[in-house]
This record gives sequence, structure tokens and C-alpha cells, in this order.
Amino acid sequence: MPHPVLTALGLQATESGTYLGNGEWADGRDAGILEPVNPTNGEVLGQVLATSEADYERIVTRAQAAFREWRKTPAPRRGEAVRLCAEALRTHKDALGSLVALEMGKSKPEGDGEVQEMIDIGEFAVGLSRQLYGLTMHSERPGHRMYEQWHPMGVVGIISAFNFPVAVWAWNALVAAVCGNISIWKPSPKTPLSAIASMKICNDALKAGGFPDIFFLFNDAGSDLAQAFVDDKRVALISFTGSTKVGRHVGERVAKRMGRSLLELGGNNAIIVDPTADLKLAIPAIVFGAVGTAGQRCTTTRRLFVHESIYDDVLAKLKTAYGQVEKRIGDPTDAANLMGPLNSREGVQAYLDAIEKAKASGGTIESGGKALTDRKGNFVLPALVSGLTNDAEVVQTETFAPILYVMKYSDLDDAIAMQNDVPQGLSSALFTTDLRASEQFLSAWGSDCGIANINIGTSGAEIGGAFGGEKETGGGRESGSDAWRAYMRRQTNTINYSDALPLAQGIKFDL
Ligand code: UN1
Repeated sequence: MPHPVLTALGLQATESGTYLGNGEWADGRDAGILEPVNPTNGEVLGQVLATSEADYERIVTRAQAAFREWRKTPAPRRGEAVRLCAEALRTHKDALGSLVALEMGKSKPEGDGEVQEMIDIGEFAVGLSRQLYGLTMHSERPGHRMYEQWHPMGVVGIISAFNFPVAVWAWNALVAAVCGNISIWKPSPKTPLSAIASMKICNDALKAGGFPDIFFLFNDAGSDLAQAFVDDKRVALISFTGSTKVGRHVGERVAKRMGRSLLELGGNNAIIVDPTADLKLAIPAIVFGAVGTAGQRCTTTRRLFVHESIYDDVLAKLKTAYGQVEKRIGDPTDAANLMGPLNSREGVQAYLDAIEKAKASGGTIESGGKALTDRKGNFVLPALVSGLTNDAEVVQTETFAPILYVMKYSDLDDAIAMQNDVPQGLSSALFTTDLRASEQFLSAWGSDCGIANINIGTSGAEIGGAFGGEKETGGGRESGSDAWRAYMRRQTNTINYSDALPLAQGIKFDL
């Protein structure tokens, strides 16, 4: 019997991981089987039939054919298709949020929050479908008009990570769809069921609304198909979310074939707490940033710089708060719990290795630092580590687990310099009530990250802004603002309505 959370979404114990279009799901078993594991108890949640090479070819061919039609559909009409998806996601929010919590291991409110992000980006994309604006320019030549317009790219590839198994797809796919693209999704092998459920919800809504296929899905049991996908010239854009290590490889491969890539890679995000900070805000923001999603967001708070005058007080308050969190670690589908398990055994090992390294480098474990071996599943205690400097190797490394390195500073310039002194550049925050400190942090000589916040934490970004970061975070931007441009090609048009042929720059070429 499948888990009731799967049943609620109409999923069986064995599901196809391949959506071929035309309502068909592949049923071959030859390409291997994925077995996503419930991180709460180690039990296999279901079987997902992986995609064969032949079926991958079928998907790309069908996606290309679908694009030839979809690009002719007016953008506001494409928006209507996305509106139906957002509406269907709203109807299924509770069930899909529960599946995300179950399969990924994040808390139920965070699972629901992820589905809310899908709905929000869908609604954003509907509005966007009437706002894909280009500029008009004044030509230097008489009787000439210049303007630019934005055309769809074609087939867009989306490779998503286990930590946001559904929202990141929606950020990409729903925006890409109103832009006139067809998308092919390769989800994380750790969370294929959440992907299948999302596809079914959206594709059913499209079909009921009389729309054609615009979303395809494949699952790879190994990494051969994913490699082929990245190298596939027919895929105009690869949007990759995941580790810096894999992202670097993806970026290089896509660049080699002169494709376009959008990279959302690792973060090593910091919060600075200055002497004027309102600790009523700072403490819960730090704890949610460090402990939320069990430290498995790319925006998770991993480093904390506290002014020396309040350091002892802040550390004591954090220890108390961590003690409260410890009492509410457990089954993420139970809404009473604040923290679920890590997604995988490897995640637990990475956490334990980092704790050992922190100790060996002279760090003090102020709270947590252990795996919970008294129960099944991948549970760990969130860790607070003091006594390390920002240049320690373990502090410079993104460990995808709830470990917060707490450091002291005396001068804001130094704190900002330390915050910036990591390879990654995703998210950052300053807690202050001092206008000068706030403006310095947000200035060109302040935070070097793609996201810089005042008096809110590093994670939990809204979809309305462009999301992404600099340096080894990869430079990509997706979701809101004008991130849609990444999914379109710009065309500059000059129209001569005069009866002469003047050349630009005054060049004479008289025959
Ligand atoms: C991610 O961790 O990959 O800002 C994305 C946040 C979420 C998205 C995180 N809105 O935490």
C-alpha cells in the first residue's frame, strides 16, 4: 500500500518518471528504478521507473514540436495556461505540501510554503504574460525606427535539487512558459515523487483547459542522461540548481556548446548583528535561518558575526532557543515539529565530518553537534559552533546541514569584509537600527551578495525579487523582477521608412 500522502495525490507504489506528452507516461523498466527514501524512518516510499535513452529522445522531439506551436500562442493566452496551473496547485496545496515534507524531510509548514511559492510565481507569471516589455530607441538616422523585442528561446532544461523539490521547478517552468518556451524537467533522484505529483497537477489542469503539453519530465537512474541533457544542443537553456561542484561542470559543458546556462549554486550566508540590533527580531531570524529546512537551503544562515559588546548575550539567547528547537525535532509531516531530518545518510555524514573538523580546528560546540541515534531516520541536533575564525576551512565550506559558526567582531568594516570573504555570494543580512550601518551594508562597498537584507534573515526570499547570487553561487537570477529575460532572446529591430539609405555613423558608400 502506498503511503497515504501519496494516495491523496493519486500516486501509486510504482510510478513512471517519464512524461512523454499526449497524456502518456512511459512504462519501461529497463532504464533502472529510483527508490526515494522517507528520511524520517529510512523506508522506501515508492518506486519510480527511470527514463530510457529512447524515451529521452522522444521527449526532446515532442518538446521541439510543441515549441513550434507554443511560440505562436499570444503571451497573455500562455498566461491563462499558467493561471490554471496556479489554481490547481492552490487546490492541492495541502496534499502536495505534505508530500514535499514527507519525501524531502522539511517541516509541513515549510512544505506548504514551498507550494505557496509555486502558486505565487504562477500568479506573478500570469501578470508577466502581459508585461514582456522591450524598449524603443531613437535612431540616429532620419525616417528610421528602432526597437527591441523578446522572443522565446525554445526548449528549456530545468535541473532541480532535493532541497526545493517543487518550487524551483515552478520558478523556472512557469516563467519560461509565459515567455513561450517548453520545459523539460530533471528533478533530483532523491525527490522524484514530488516532481511527478507536480507534473500531474499541472498537466491535468492544462488538459482540462484545452492547452497543449508545455511541461515534460524525465528521471535519470544514473547520470548519463543528465549529461546528455546538459550537452544537448536542442536545449537552448539549462537552468541548474545544486552544488557549486556540479554547477561548475554544468556551466562549462553548456558554455562549450555555446548554450545558455542559469546557475543557482551554493551559498555561505552570514548575518551580522550590530550593537544597536533589536534582538527580539535578530534571535528568531538567526534560528530560522540556521535551523529551518534543517540547514538545507542554499540561503541557510551558516555564519554569524556578533559585535563584541553583545556577543555573550546573543550566544546565551541562541543556546536557549536551540534548546527549544531540540524539543521539537521529529516527523516533519507533524506540524508541531520545527525541524525534520536531513534528507539523506550522506547529509548526516557530512554534518558529522564538519563537526569533527570544527573541533579539530579549535572550535567549541556550544549546542548540538550530534546525530540522534536513538531513532530511525536522518536526525541531527542543530549545532552552534564558536571559537573559529572566518578563514577556517570548515567555515569557508558550505556544509548542507544545520551548523552555525558564531564569530565576534569589533568594527563593522571588518565584519562586512569577513562576510564577503568566502567563495560564495548568495545571501546576507545585517541586524541594526543604525541608518548609517544599514546604508553602508547595502552600498557598493557593502555586501557583495545577490541578496542583502536589513532586519530579516538570509533565507525565505519572496518570489517577487530576482533570486540568485554572485561568485561561486553562479551569477544566475530567477523568479521575479526581470529574471524572465534569461528565458528569452532579445532581438533589436531597425525599420527604415524613408526613401533613402543612410548608413549609421555617417559612413558614405555611394555606388
Ligand atoms: C534554495 O535553497 O535552493 O529564500 C532556494 C529561500 C527560498 C528559496 C531557497 N525562497 O530560502
